[in-house]
Amino acid sequence: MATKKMKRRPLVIVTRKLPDVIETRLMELFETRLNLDDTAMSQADIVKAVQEADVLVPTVTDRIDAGVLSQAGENLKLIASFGTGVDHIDLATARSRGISVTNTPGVLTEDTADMTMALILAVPRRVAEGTRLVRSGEWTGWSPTSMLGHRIGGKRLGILGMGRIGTAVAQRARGFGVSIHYHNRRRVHPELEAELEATYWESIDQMLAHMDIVSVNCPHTPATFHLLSARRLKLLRPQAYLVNTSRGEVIDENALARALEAGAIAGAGLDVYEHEPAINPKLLKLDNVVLLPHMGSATIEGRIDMGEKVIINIKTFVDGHTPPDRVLETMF
Ligand code: 8YV
Repeated sequence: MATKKMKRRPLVIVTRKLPDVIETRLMELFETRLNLDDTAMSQADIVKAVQEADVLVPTVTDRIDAGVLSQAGENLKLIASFGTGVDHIDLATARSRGISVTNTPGVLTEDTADMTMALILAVPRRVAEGTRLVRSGEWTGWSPTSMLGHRIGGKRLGILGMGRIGTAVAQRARGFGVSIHYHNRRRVHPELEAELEATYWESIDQMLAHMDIVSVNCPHTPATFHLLSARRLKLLRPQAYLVNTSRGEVIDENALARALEAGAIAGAGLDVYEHEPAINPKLLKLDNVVLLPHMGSATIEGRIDMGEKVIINIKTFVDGHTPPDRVLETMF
């Protein structure tokens, strides 16, 4: 849907600190209000922002819910989110109020897949535990039976969500001699399946029960909330590892913490949490869990690419055209 070209320089409000080059370009192109000290905005600050802005540039840390959107000013026509996931934005309410939403897909695929692979390697090979041991000063030297983990090659990796990131994870994992299995709403193209020598499982339950490593790579939507429920986590084998670089809400985190504590699964690598930035205290106590601070896409190059996408989306929109990364509810 093309929009009318805006006559004046639009007011763009950015909720968090972005890379310098991106902020400078935004200032050159638009009437831009930046958040230089990077303090996360309160809900009241966000409401103030949507009342004034023509364009809001939020991130995953801002909750743009129906309550916020119902107070948006007449001028707010675009939410150009800095990030790929859009689960922090109430898309239905935005649509009903004539507000377009864009995101930044594609540019963080490879970085997030790299971090997923890092966790897939780190947990079975006990990388974080090894670092802790050395730093503790308690390492007494090499021994044939110390710090034994599990081999990666020859294992079965089950990918939940075979979109861009899931596919990039599969391509990397193949280089480590891992066999690829996946569950997705739709089966992927036969050519891609053949290239990855991937096995499609229509049933998540059945796939979970047969995997050595499970990687969560689907977005968080109402349909994927607690997709890995307490019941499904029980299907995992005791030697299985679970990795999540997508969204914490896809896993019932309490149930996962209980399973790890009880030794019902072998370990987990988590970059995202159900109630970020809060972390379940049980997880903090466990040695077989690698915990990262939502840094899957955190590269300087990636952040600049994301910012450039935001700028293209805003510029296209204010020039009266459909922005390239327009998000529609029907995509999820
Ligand atoms: C981003 C992410 O850092 O893009 C996403 O969906 O989860 C992250 O990798 C974050 O969203 C930036 O807003």
